[in-house]
Amino acid sequence: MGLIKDLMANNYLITPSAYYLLVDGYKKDFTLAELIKFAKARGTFVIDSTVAREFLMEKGMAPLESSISSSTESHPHVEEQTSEDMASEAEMLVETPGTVESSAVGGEILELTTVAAVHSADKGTSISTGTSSESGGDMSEMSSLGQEEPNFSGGESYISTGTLGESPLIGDSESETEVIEASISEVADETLPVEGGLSVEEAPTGNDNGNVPSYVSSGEADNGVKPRIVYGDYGVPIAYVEEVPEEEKSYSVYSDFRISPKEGFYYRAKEIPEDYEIAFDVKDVKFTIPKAKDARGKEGEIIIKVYADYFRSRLKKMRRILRENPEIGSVIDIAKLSYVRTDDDVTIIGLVNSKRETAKGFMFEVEDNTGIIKVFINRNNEDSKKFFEIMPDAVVAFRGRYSGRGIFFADKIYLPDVPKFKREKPPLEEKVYAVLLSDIHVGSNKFCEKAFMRFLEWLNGDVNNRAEEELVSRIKYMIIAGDVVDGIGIYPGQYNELAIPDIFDQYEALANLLSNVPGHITMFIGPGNHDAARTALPQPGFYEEYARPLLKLKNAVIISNPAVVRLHGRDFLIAHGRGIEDVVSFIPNRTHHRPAEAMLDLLKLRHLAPTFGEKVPIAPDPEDTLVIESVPDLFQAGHVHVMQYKIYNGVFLINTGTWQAQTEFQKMVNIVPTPARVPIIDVETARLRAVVHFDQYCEGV
Ligand code: D5M
Ligand code: FE
Ligand code: ZN
Repeated sequence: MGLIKDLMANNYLITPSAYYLLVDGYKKDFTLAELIKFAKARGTFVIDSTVAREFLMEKGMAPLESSISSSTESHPHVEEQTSEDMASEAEMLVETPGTVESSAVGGEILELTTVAAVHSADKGTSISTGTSSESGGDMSEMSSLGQEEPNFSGGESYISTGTLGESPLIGDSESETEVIEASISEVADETLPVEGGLSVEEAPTGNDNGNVPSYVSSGEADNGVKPRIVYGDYGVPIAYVEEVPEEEKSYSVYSDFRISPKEGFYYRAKEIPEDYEIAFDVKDVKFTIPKAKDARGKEGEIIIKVYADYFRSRLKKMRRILRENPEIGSVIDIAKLSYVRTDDDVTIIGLVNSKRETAKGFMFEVEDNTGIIKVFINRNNEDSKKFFEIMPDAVVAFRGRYSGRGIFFADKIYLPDVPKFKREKPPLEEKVYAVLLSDIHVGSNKFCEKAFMRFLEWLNGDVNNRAEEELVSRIKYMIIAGDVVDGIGIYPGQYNELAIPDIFDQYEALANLLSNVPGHITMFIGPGNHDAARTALPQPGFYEEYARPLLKLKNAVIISNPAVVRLHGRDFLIAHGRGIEDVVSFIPNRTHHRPAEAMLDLLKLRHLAPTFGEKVPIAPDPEDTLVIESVPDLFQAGHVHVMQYKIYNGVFLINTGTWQAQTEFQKMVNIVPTPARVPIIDVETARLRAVVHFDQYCEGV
């Protein structure tokens, strides 16, 4: 087996650059056991080039190291250079506001035009500005326009523009969905530098495929580190290596970063009356916890009851949503199917326990409160395509006939979905904007601190032109959808990538930064999976003990994950977005790199994490608070670190990306983030007004 496989068999990961450093010497100059022992002593599960180099140094193989590193490591350097060039190009990019006339055509107007980039001599941020000109029913893909932009290499492409109005209309087969899509980042597979590194793994590097050596052997002390015998939990002696003295900590908690609004800068937003309401917060939901009937009630029974209640709640909420669809006629309980005539058309609503493809079509097992039934739909039926969109444990409706022999033959499938048309909301007196962020990851050594600081300066009026001035002046709200800090021990080897290795310090650092957000901007801040919060969804908030500095910020409102924030009467559904992971696993053609599509799948299923027991941990609360009960005007998520947006039936879906450059872990799993881009939302239309780029200040992009 090769080095990568051997390491993976032992739950260790290796970065491509470290792989190249080590591969030649593997099994010749050092054993797997030695390498793992070294990594273990360093407390890491990820062998990166620093670890590899230090290991080689310890083994006295330093000359080898320098020659290897100059030949192989030069590659990433070149790429970094390229992306720096790219950044400075991007710095020149300023997009002027487009056709500003608003789409007063009435009805269901989809507003979104991002104007093509124009180069200007201005320094600083680049903005893509969106205005409206598009009417419903047409579908345009901004991504195709994006390809007309210069295509930068270096793993990350700067593609953000395109004018919907200019694009050819493709609305035909897709018109049913009225999708306007704008893929901000076309992260092409071939731009992932890791691929090469990983594929090398396939090449045999050794000729024995023997056992993976045990790495707990304690005898090998020839690497200069003095082992000391300690005894493990079971009295077995284990090698204990003194901790390598910590390198000098270079982190700052940003307490010295203090800025205030630029003198004379005019904030229109200060004069606009605040109008927000937390329309939904998990903290406000009163759960009734089921109790055992008497002292003899066994624990297991309570657990079963809890799960049953959870799914009952989901079913009830979903039935209500599905029944709003006028196409769905009378609904019948599964248990009552045997009473209906075999030629009667009836509808059932149930949780999809499982599904599979058969020779002639698709078979589902569907459950409601009264029973379980098999549902079959023929492949020739148009609706059978929905098979692929239905995630396990989602609730859907089937219309068809009962055969009388245990199988329901469906000819229609209804996803809960959202109505095609949205009710118009009264216009606002004047423009007011909200900035949407997520995944700041303060504390990570990949946190784009310079970019974030520049963003804060920008909010304080340090703008480059009139267009930016108008934006900043009217920003009244900021929403942060989780992963506000990097946390501790979230993934193997994370410790090595922390600039602030303490969770208290991380929140303090974040609060120091956010204290520079002008006081008239209200910040809504919710947790994600990196935060000090309950891991299972829903997440009611942050653990106060850790996140205290954040809670103390005067203009911050802590929200749960998920939550609905109502801004001037517009509902913003905010979720961190872990459900996207399950969509990517279960729905064909979905990827982390196009998260808005996955968000749309969730919206159509009207649930933020439909599948139980897979990647996303879900708490079986007596009430299912992850159901998207009312149709939002805007749905924001983060988590996957890629910015993308889309419009569907009047709902604006946006994944707000991140402020963290690619981590070693993400390199291993091929995730290419799009950091430091700030979408600005026009609250009145709940649509994109502009995207402001700060990625040129983000190192490692
Ligand atoms: O998630 C950042 C990105 O990393 C997001 O796309 C999910 C992905 N991710 C997180 N954990 C894993 C594991 N264990 N395997 C594969 N992909 C993962 P964040 O929540 O910021 O870490
Ligand atoms: Fe994140
Ligand atoms: Zn996350």
